[in-house]
Amino acid sequence: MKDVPSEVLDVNTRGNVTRASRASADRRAPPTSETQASVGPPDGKARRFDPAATLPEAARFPHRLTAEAFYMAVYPLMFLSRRMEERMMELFQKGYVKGTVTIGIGNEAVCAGTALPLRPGRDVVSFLHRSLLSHLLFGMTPEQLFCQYLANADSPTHGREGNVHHGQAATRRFPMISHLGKMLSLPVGGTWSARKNGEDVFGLAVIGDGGSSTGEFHEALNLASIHHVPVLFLIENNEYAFSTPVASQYHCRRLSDRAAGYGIEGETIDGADAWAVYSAVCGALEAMHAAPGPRLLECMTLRLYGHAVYDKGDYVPAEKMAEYRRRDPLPAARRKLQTLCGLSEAQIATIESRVEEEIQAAVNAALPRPRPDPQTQRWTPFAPAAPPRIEPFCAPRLKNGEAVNQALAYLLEHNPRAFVLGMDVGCYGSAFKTCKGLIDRFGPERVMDMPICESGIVGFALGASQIGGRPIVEFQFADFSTEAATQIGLNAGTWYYRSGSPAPILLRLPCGGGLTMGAFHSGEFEGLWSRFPGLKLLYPATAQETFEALVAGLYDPNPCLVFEHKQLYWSKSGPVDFDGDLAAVWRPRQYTEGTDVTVVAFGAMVHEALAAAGKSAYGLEIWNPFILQPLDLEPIVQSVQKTGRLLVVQECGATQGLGEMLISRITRAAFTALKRPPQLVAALDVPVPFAPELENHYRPNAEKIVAAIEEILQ
Ligand SMILES: Cc1ncc(C[n+]2csc(CCOP(=O)(O)OP(=O)(O)O)c2C)c(N)n1
Ligand SMILES: [Mg+2]
Repeated sequence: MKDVPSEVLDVNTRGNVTRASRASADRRAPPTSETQASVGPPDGKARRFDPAATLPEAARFPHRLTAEAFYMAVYPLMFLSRRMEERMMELFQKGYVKGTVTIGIGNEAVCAGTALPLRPGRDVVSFLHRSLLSHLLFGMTPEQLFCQYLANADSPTHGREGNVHHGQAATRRFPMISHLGKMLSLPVGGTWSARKNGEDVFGLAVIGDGGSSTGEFHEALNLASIHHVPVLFLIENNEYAFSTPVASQYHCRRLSDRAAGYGIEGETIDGADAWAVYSAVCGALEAMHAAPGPRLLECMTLRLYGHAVYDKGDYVPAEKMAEYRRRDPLPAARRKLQTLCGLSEAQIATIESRVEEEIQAAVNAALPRPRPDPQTQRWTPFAPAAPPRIEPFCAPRLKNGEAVNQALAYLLEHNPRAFVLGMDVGCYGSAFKTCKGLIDRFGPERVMDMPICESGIVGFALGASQIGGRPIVEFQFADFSTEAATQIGLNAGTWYYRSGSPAPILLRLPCGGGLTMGAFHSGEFEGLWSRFPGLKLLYPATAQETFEALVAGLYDPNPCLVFEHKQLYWSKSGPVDFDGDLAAVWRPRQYTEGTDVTVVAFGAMVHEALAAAGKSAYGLEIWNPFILQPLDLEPIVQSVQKTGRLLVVQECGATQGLGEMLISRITRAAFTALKRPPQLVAALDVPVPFAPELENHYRPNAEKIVAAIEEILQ
């Protein structure tokens, strides 16, 4: 037998973890929430095999293993991954594992070569659905993985997610969502944020040949390239996306050829050769260390099964499958143990049987774990907020748009990790000038002009928020937030629920009509975004509320969307007197007192309601819920109990907004007090029309509100 590091042999041939110092990243992670706490038996006695802890320090960047040491280190892990996935499939067939199992069998060399040199807990990664081994190399234990697939109470997501949808944001292993491509921009933002903090780290973003067709693939690579973020974009090209062969996926010769389009280096290698992958990844890391910027590495890998456990993969031609079997990376690595490392068959068999024992122990430990108990679940998508008391702010009179500008300046001044990003927010000061002068005061690193890629921007912001950044994203118009529907609604919105880590990002949406801008520049979208759990929505109407909404949104640990009505930017002004009590911001606002009708409105409609109050003979009590999600309607319900009448006013069409929902909820709570059926004043149910005559007819206004009040009080 050749001379190999004794610690490797100790671990791999006897199956014992001999170096406690190399604890896994997961266990080193600060337990920031219940989800972050590592999975462990209540009595602490059950065995916890920690494969990452078996790895020699010399495997990780900036070191490089010799080929012998590399194979000694990774073969047992490749074998572990292979056998674990076979057990997963078995558990699926027996009904223990729900959902599905996407199988990484055939892809182990890519995972081994890629995840090995990176540094768990330090480098920022997002793995894919064939990355089981990468998770093991980043500190997950087999037991945790089995728990995740079994979706039991002790799984990393506590059964809130299943199968491949897991990770640990606190240790920078971002939890994936299904939507292919959407994870790619997160390591870009995360790595950028860590490096802004002075950390010398890399990012890894993994995608398949199919996923490389998504728009976010382009957005993420472009963003990383523009901002010189050292993220390794790794394409696992297994020649199929489910059943779709690459010929139907792209028309270039190699996917790595696309690198030229981003002004970066790209390379295609044999992904079945673990050593080739490791060497290429080490080389890429060294190059990115010397000259920060992204790189594209395409690994020609293979899929030895169908897309997932239910798919026979019979669309793969028999000759191709035979070729895949010949290229199978596991037997190839096993042969290296003999030819390169000089291990005997008996020694390899000993390693393998130890691994089998560990798998059996992990299955035995995971299977009897309790099922999630609905009674003890955390049934909220929101991270708990503890709003601090912050420095007060006062201004005698500000226009609403100026209040935005002052709030942003305040936030940038008081939060060194806060930064503004969006289109034309820099020198131009943003489309509505709400960012005017910020770049001069805080510099281009904190007031960042971004390319036109709303989805990538939100993904970037979400990634940055996980590594200390406090992003403030400006959409040029609220209408363009639909470009980022998945990132906002499904990634950021579900982040805390899935991962247990907060997702503090502030999104600013200049919205609303009245400016003759038509259907693509006049929408509000509070109705749309209220349909996604986990998002907080704030809709101010006055300068004071505008300042408070932005400040409260930044200090909240959840994704917060602030709707800024564009028409009010210049047309409304008022004093701002913020006493620093953030907790007090999160409440509905009352503008007038009256005993005849309770009027509920938000944004520009508050001012229409106030104008209506001046024209109406009746006493209107005007309220703005202000926080449109999560709703606190109690004070408004009390008002309706007093007036016995309810009118809700919304700027958008009846089917698009929150009005019907507000009426439903308030009615249910104040049913017996109601003297008349509640009414809704809404726009017509069409896209916002362009010509002023049409838009005026379409939009609610004071006259329509007065008429509705007359009707209610008849
Ligand atoms: C945006 C999006 N559309 C559709 C799907 C459904 N889907 C899941 S995996 C998959 C194929 C992915 O192929 P590829 O990116 O090549 O990765 P592979 O499965 O081959 O590893 C599809 C279409 C998805 N997850 N995301
Ligand atoms: Mg594929």
